[in-house]
Amino acid sequence: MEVATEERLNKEGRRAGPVLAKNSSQAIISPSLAESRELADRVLAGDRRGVARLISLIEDDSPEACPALALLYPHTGRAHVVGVTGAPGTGKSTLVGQLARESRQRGLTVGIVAVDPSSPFSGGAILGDRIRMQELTGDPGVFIRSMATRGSLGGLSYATGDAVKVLDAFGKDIIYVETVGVGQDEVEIAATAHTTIVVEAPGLGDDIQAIKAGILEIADILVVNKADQDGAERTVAALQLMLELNHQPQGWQPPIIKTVAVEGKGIEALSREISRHRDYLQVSGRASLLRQHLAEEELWNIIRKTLVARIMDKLDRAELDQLIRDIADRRLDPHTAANNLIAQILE
Ligand SMILES: Nc1nc2c(ncn2[C@@H]2O[C@H](COP(=O)(O)OP(=O)(O)OP(=O)(O)O)[C@@H](O)[C@H]2O)c(=O)[nH]1
Ligand SMILES: [Mg+2]
Repeated sequence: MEVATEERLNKEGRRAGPVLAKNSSQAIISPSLAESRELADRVLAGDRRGVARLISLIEDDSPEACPALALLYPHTGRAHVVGVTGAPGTGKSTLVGQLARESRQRGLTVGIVAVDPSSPFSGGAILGDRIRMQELTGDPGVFIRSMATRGSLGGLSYATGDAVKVLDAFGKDIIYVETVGVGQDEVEIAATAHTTIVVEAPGLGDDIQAIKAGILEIADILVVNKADQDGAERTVAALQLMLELNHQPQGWQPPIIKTVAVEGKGIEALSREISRHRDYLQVSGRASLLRQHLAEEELWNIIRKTLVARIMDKLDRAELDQLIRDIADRRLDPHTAANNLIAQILE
């Protein structure tokens, strides 16, 4: 049955479905534990190539990734993770580039993870202009990585979360994670980040209806970027109104910051708000609650992933196809089918 899963993976590629099955079920009996240990040691010793290699293994759902991550885990939990999300083209990469520069000026080391970037990282445009990009890539205090995770079974937060942990163990003080806010992804990024920044731009969200209500649940800081363009004030006013309608009498009040990322305007203020939010998390005791919340989310993610992987391992394709036909033709209901499969695994 294992063979059937392998075949399917080979035929349909890693985006087809039970991608992460390989990882979870084989990691335990991986013969390459020595390689995992060596990789973890390289990351802890500050070896950039080791970091790049491990993140690639995470992306590929390789069996060596899990044991290496397990070894690194005690060395994680120090970095401040800042999620930057928003609609395509709002200026997230430019902002992250500027924030990274600002962090470096304050003596912090920086990790950047861009998830499913629509523009390639090497293209220059990804972090605003080419010169600033080179300034960052040539700096040993900065580690930049783009990742493709869409379609993987565990969703966005799973692989991204692991890449963030690698950079955390690597010793980066602050890690920026850029994701395009489409549907579920922005919610998922909030499950990885300590501080979530939602980026809007004029024109995209002038209308209060056009600004998704969901962003208020995840936004610790709202940014209206491209404040040099017409309509910025309208966007600010629309966000303000939404905040007022959803006013929480206690706790953190998400500020709205106007920026012109291409000119570096508003970056200092934004940076200050990130620090202020970090302090708030510490002082209010929310940091430890957040840690527990993120740990629980992650645990369930892994359980879900592992269970699905184990079910996939047990099934062969013909059996699965028959089951699906039975459900489609109304010979069997999907609840009973799923419960039977789960019962077999948990026996
Ligand atoms: N006028 C103006 N343009 C900006 C500003 N910030 C970014 N841009 C431009 O907007 C375009 C998109 O910027 P990016 O930083 O790539 O935006 P993004 O949100 O990362 O885009 P995706 O990753 O493709 O979703 C680029 O041409 C930037 O130069 C700004 O403050 N004002
Ligand atoms: Mg971008």
